[in-house]
Amino acid sequence: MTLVYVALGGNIGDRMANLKAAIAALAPEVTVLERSPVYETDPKYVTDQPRFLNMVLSAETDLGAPALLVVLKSIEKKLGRGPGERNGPRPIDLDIVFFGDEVIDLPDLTVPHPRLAERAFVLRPLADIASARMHPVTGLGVGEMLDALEDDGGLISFQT
Ligand code: PH2
Ligand code: MG
Ligand code: MG
Repeated sequence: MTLVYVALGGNIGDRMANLKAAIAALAPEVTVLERSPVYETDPKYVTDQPRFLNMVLSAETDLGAPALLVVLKSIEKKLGRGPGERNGPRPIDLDIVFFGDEVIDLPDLTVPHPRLAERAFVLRPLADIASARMHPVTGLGVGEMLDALEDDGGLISFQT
């Protein structure tokens, strides 16, 4: 079993329903342990698009990281995600943030997530459930990475 952290986000359609449907679809391969609160966040990189809902969950799985990625991509597709513009609008995005303490550098999978340290929309909910967890490469804690951010991501708590 590996302890994994998955970041969820979406800004198209019924955003809350999409988060819930994605979480429900993780079983049975992935067992959810903890869910962060949900935040509404400013769109980052491509700013001219609707605001996102973002959250993070911890989970256990017997899958390897590439097989977990296949499961996540199939859930995205099932919930209506097409190819689409990079960083553009999507019904749901499921990203592997941490996979145990593994450091993975494959053509289509980099873990820990390569842009984690610049993303309040991931670090804030991650800190809510795993503030002391350490980045296996930089040695920085999640809370430390969050404190170091200049851009607060315009986060507001979203009533669920
Ligand atoms: N995802 C992106 C790009 N920008 N901005 C917010 N607020 N939330 C996201 O989940 C997000 C984003 C690429 O995956
Ligand atoms: Mg993403
Ligand atoms: Mg993604």
